[in-house]
Order: sequence, then structure tokens, then C-alpha cells
Amino acid sequence: MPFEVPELPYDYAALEPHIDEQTMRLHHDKHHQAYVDKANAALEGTEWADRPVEEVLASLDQLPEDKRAAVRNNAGGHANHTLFWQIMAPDGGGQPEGALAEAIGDFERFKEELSNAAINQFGSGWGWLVKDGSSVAVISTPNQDSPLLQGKTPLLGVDVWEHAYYLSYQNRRPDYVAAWWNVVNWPEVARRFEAG
Ligand code: MN3
Repeated sequence: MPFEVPELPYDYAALEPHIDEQTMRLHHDKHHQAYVDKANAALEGTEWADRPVEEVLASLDQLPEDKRAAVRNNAGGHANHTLFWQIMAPDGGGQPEGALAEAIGDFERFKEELSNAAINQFGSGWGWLVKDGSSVAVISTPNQDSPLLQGKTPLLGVDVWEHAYYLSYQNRRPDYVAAWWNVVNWPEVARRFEAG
């Protein structure tokens, strides 16, 4: 089955005032849809068309060479945004608990590290908390590169493409990242940590 944009698990306006409704509509309905459409077009007719997106990204070097760039960008965009909608929630924020909290350690230090990774990512990209072996790490990636390309499992990601924040925050990426912490869905991040 071709990739599909999953429904948002909350209303478009549910993350206000931190992320505005119009941004969510454009981001989910237009940007994510475009990644899905282009990824499906790139994979159509290949043996990879019906595989899970995580498997496609982890096997990128096995794809036909002329498909790799389109798949990296667009299947990457699909995987990244599918995670992004889920790791946010209207009643989000606060801090992780349990095994994830232990793996993260000092929460304020972690928050600063991920914020800096996201804010300092030059141009478009993502800041991530990833599972790397049995521990966790903070990384950033350019464009729509998924941590799966590096063999790392994404647990939490903040989209720092301008389309994610420009309507409300214009050039103020640090303000957007600071506000984004208020919508992090820690139970979902913990679920991913325990499943990964
Ligand atoms: Mn985006």
C-alpha cells in the first residue's frame, strides 16, 4: 500500500498558543502530503513500494541509485512528520518519567542540549533525541534526513524548517523551540523508548 498521511491525533488548533492552527493545517495537509506524494511517485513500480517507511530508509543504499535522493528527502519527510504529530499533544510538556527519564539524566541539561542542536541546525532540518544502542543521544540532521539513515531510532524530534514556525514566530526560531517544549507528549516518547 502506498504511504498515506496519518490523521492528526488532535484538532488543528489543539496545540495553540504554542503552535497555531494555520501552521498545523498547512504543515500537515500540504507539506506532509507533498512528501507522501513524492515518495510514492519515486517508489511506484519498485519492489520497495509496499515496504514500511522505516525499512525503506534503513535500506536506502539498496535502492536504485536514481531513486535514492527522492526517497531520502520524501520518505524521510514522511517518517519524520508521522513521528512529529505523535510526539506532540495538547496536554504535553513537563518531564519524562521512568526508564526514559533515567536514560536522559539531567533534564535541564538535556533540554538545553536539544534546544541548541535545533536552533543551531543551519538552514532546514531537525533536532532529535534518538536511541543509539542501549543509550540515548541528541543529534541534529539537515533537510529531511531521518536518524534511521544512521541506524539510530528517533524518539523525539523538533522540526526547524521555517514552514513549522514562520507564521507565528517569523525569524525567531529560539522562541518556537522554547514554546515547543510545552507540547511534547512524553508518554509517547517513553513508549517509543521502551519499544525501540
Ligand atoms: Mn515540516
